[in-house]
Amino acid sequence: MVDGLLDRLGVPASAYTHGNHPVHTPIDGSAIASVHLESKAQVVAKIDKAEQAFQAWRNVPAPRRGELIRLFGEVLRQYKADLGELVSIEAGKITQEGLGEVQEMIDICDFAVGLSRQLYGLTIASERPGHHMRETWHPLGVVGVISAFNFPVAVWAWNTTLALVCGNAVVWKPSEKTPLTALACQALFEKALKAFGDAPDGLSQLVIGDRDAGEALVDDPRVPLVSATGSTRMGREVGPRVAARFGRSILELGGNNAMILAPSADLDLAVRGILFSAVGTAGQRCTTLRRLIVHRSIKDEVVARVKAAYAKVRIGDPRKDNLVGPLIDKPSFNAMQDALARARDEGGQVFGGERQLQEQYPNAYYVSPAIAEMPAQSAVVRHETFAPILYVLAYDDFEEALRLNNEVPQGLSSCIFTTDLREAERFQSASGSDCGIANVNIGTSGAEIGGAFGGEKETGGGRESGSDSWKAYMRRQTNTVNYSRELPLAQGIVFD
Ligand code: UN1
Repeated sequence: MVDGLLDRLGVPASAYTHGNHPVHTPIDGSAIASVHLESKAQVVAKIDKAEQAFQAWRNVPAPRRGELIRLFGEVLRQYKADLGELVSIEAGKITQEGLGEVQEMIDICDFAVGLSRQLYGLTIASERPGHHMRETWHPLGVVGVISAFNFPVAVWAWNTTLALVCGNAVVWKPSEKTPLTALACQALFEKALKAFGDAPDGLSQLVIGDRDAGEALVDDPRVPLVSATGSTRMGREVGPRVAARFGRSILELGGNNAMILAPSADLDLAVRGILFSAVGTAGQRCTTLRRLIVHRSIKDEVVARVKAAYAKVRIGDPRKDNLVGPLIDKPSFNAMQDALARARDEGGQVFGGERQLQEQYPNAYYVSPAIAEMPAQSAVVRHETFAPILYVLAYDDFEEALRLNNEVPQGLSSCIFTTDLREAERFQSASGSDCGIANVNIGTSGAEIGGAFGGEKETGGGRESGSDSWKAYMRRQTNTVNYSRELPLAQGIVFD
């Protein structure tokens, strides 16, 4: 299924045949390749190499570093269709979303190229005569990137393009579920390196491995920054371990994203927003809409309209004309069924959520998206289940809606549909949504790369992608220069 594609993308067959770790496509559950899992020692060797590459790369002028990313963006444009298709095959995304993910990579390349001429610091007024102060930003070193199956290529690109433009080297450990897209990214990046000419060897490396490989990155003191995307459970381990050696981390963990749907809202827009955010990527985005907090006066109407839309959603092979592809694997399907059973136990009324196409694909897990009308924000609603389940809660007054929005452990994305300016502004105010992303009349998912991406509380607090997220990939240095013939001390101290 993938040989021709991987060949076109420049991945040698030796990288994905005769390995010790099978790779399955969620489309039909079949094994499509096998890769070699690397040992801890191999990861350490790659960190050594990256460290050496960093020594040279940090001295290359940033706009020249940007040129490498410009070339990478060109390569991605050229291979967008192939890489998008590989994302569909390996992660199960529908074609539109596979292509969208590659577009997100191209967008962050463009952003990073511009950034390569804008790594600005401040100049600061000194209290001492004949002195000036400034802030400079320097590269950090080797950046470790750990990414998840659901955005197998874009999240790496967010991190790597910024890290490289900032003068760092990168070692990437993708999810064991999606090594082929990672091999393809590496092959494409190597095309850009070749066109660039003189980048140091080992500047951006890939590690195909399991938990051991991740641990090697997390524990190595030569990796000053670890950017990790995945479950809150994973982040709970990674964060403290990196902190214990005084490393930094960017954590991008679970979300439990809500929409407040107010009585003044444009319901046509809202229903479309719900559909894309709740059902897109088969509910496997960290930004997926998981909770609908709807005003009681419109709840029945909205639920009826969403159910009608859900009933029409085409489910099946993500490369065909469908809107919902498969779940990534069986554990994911089981977790969804467990959550639906718990929702019923907690007093919920469940619609949908059944397995689909089982006869055609006995080893793949297609489901109809589920809606669970809940009497309260009970335990199952507060937990992130990485599947298309939309919990519906009714509210009577706006304060209650805000409280429900915030009363979960996670804090990634949120949105409100309203035409009431007061509600919209309040939602985005200091006493409104407590999430890293708070949208008005737009769903919770599908953020552009230009903004900082990430969230609060159990989401981990990290910010990646746009705005000034680049600062996390650099170290700040405060410089004071004395151009006078005196040596005055700060705070007026006399020390004669
Ligand atoms: C993720 O699910 O890990 O905002 C990232 C979005 C995408 C990124 C999601 N741009 O839905």
